[in-house]
Amino acid sequence: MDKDAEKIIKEAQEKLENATDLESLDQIYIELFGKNSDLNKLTKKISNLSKEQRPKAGQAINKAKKRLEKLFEETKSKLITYHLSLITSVDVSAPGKKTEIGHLHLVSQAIEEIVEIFSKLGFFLQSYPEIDWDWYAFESLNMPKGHPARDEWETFFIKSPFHPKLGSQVLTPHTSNGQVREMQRLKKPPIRMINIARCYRRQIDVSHTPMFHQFEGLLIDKKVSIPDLKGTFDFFTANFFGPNRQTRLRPHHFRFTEPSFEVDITCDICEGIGCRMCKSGWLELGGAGMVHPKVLSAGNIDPNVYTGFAFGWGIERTISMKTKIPDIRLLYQSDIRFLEQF
Ligand code: FA5
Repeated sequence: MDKDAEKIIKEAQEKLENATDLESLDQIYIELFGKNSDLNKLTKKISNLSKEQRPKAGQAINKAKKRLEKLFEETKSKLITYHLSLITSVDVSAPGKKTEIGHLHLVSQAIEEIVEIFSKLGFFLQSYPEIDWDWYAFESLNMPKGHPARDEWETFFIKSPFHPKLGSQVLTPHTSNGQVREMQRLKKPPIRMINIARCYRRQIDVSHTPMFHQFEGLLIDKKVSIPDLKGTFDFFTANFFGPNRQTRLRPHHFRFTEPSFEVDITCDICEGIGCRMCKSGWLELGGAGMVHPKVLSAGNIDPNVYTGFAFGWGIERTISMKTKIPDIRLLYQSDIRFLEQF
């Protein structure tokens, strides 16, 4: 027994001397004291010895066990001290670590810039819900239930109690839900609102993301006309893109404006030749038009006295036309190599 115990201690010593980290020490602990350890096997052999031999053998094993425990604890504290010395030692000559300074995401930067440009024309920033009632997102905008104009825009409805007038709640597909809300808030024109919010749709490709941002402009006053709308766009595009970009108004149909347009800008990625993003050399940035009399009435504003224009532009596409981003999905991939370029 004595010889066996000695052998176990010798082998343990070698193992412990070779241990370089606390993780390997955990494994050695199992090997020394676990169920399948040599020490345990030796202990089991005691039952095969004669009554006279057993006490001596037991003592030898106990002694060996204590010795092993001591060796193990010594090795463990040596390793801990060594690792602590690595952590706490300071090399004063080592070059300092530069603190990384972040910056606003490109979309947030654009929002700041857009708000600033429109504030010069007297537009005030408002925020309206991005989960809103059906009535604000559709009905008040002259899109009754079941109307095909809703098809592209009926996105994600929320499980919420049904309101007898306002209907159910939906993730807003556009910022136009803010139009009647702003009329209700101010009660009386003049109204000059810019509403910026997240929007949601069932789309994804180079020029569409399921979540995106729009900025919605609404101006209502006496004698507002299409040249005011065009002048506002010209002011915005000159300030945001610089003086050399061209925009055009293309006739379109929205249920909540009459007449309605879509606003295109010359594509900066292909410089007007046509590419994956724009297809034709022009990229659609938003919709616009003169506020429909039914929408004014929904907001309790007399369409015989007041007129107004409204527009809703996509922020991601507007950014892509300024920074030549060929795929707006890049904006939401959180790739630092992309984001730190702006
Ligand atoms: C609208 O959303 C209308 N509410 C705009 C409007 C407001 C018209 C006020 C009249 C008066 P449209 O579905 O065309 O229109 O979207 C407007 C712009 O939002 C698009 O031109 C595009 O720039 C942006 N957009 C739309 N869907 C997406 C999408 N999935 N990803 C990124 N941008 C999008």
